[in-house]
Amino acid sequence: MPVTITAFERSPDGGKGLARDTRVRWALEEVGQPYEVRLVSFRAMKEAAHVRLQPFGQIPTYEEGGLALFETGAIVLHIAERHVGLLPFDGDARARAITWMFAALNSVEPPILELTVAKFVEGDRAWAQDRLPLVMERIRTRLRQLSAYLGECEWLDGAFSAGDLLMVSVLLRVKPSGMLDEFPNLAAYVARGEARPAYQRAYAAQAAVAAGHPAA
Ligand code: GTB
Repeated sequence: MPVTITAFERSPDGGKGLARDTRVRWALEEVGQPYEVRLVSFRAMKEAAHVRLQPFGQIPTYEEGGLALFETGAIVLHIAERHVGLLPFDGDARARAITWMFAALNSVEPPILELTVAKFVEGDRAWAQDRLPLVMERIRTRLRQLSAYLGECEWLDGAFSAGDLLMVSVLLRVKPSGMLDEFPNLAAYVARGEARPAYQRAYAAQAAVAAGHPAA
């Protein structure tokens, strides 16, 4: 069944791979599922046709036959459940990998998103400079905890899983701040994720959109 996802026609990051379609592209590449991409403008994203797919007027979305999904975590879980390669077969290990998917999105990403808001949305407020160190400390706390858990392991729980895919994706958003380098094992973990051929293909595909020559 052909798969179509949506992505920014013009990503605000100029192709650095930080928009969430990269996570979906990466999951599809890991399992070897070909996909098409429908690029949407900021205006089209808020129009009825797209809002029917994504009630909040955002990307990414995922369509496969009669099935339409939104929420990146749900999309990655769907891909991981339908294909081999992103979740272990053993029931307990599978449950733990799914736990790490939730941990990435619910425990680690929120303070990282707060930093984006503090810098780019609230940056001109009188209190912004006071708030920034607090937000950064909350990120450091999570990075410290995650670093302690990961230790010298290659991935979070045995083999690479959808949990690692989402955790690496979330950590990539903090990389430009330099905070990741305070935790060498996390920096190495993210580098391992980025080095995966599937990630490289996903990154190249979204970068090609920004460069004006998407493959499909
Ligand atoms: N919870 C939803 C999900 O996980 O799918 C959140 C989806 C979401 O935030 N989508 C963003 C969007 O459509 C794009 S990814 N925004 C447009 C809007 O809300 O009008 C978030 C994102 C955007 C830009 C950058 N960047 O430029 O670096 C990084 C991440």
